[in-house]
Amino acid sequence: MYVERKPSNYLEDLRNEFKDSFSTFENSDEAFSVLIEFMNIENIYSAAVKKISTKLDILDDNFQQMHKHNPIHHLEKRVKELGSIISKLQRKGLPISVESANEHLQDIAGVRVICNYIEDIYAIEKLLLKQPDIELLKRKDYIEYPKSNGYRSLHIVVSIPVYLTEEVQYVAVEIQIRSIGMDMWASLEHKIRYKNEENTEHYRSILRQCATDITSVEHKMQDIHSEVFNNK
Ligand code: 0O2
Repeated sequence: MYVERKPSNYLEDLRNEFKDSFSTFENSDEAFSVLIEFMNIENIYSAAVKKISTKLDILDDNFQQMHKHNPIHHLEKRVKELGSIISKLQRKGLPISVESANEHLQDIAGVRVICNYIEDIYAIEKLLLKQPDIELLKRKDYIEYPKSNGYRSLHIVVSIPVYLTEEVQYVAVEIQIRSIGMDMWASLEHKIRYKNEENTEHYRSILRQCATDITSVEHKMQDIHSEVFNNK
């Protein structure tokens, strides 16, 4: 099952998001051409997201045939919205251009893989990275080494070729692989952080405890699943 978050192409939103960056350009013509360039690269990142999602879909189906188990619960995919790309470049003090975004941002194309069990996360990573057209660029294992706030997830950034009419482009895709419990935790923590700032401190320790509890429950569920199904 896919959940696809499409970038908003509502022109008024784009104009407002881009407005704050206008001062960095010589004139509005230059700003306009940069805006058009950004809209053009969306297709390439979108193609990369499609390729990775299809690979994951195929792996999930084949895993089911071989092991009678679907490791993937569902997939979420998105291309980062133009406003978020511009804000991230500004935050990092980088030039606002397509070249700069291509060079410095590795999460314009993003796929989130929500797995049923912890072991499924590493199984999916291994199967994906075995494929010869995929190159691993970066790996962060926040499951083995959780963040101090309790955040857990496996992040890999891969490069994948996208075949266009006249060239091949190698595109970076950020893949976050996590369990249902880790995803539930991350969604709530994200909402609290961005929507309810004054209470963030209050909820911080509760969230840390929740992360510990979820980890413990997930390990127990994994053990039951392995005992019942792997030993048969
Ligand atoms: P969004 O809207 O989720 O895409 P970067 O920050 O990308 O320059 P870094 O430091 O390698 O580089 O990033 P990292 O640690 O791999 O994390 C990137 C993404 O992981 C974040 O994207 C979040 O989606 C998720 N993430 C990381 N830490 C946390 C956390 O503590 N809580 C939650 N809920 N999510 C987290 P962005 O950029 O925030 O944006």
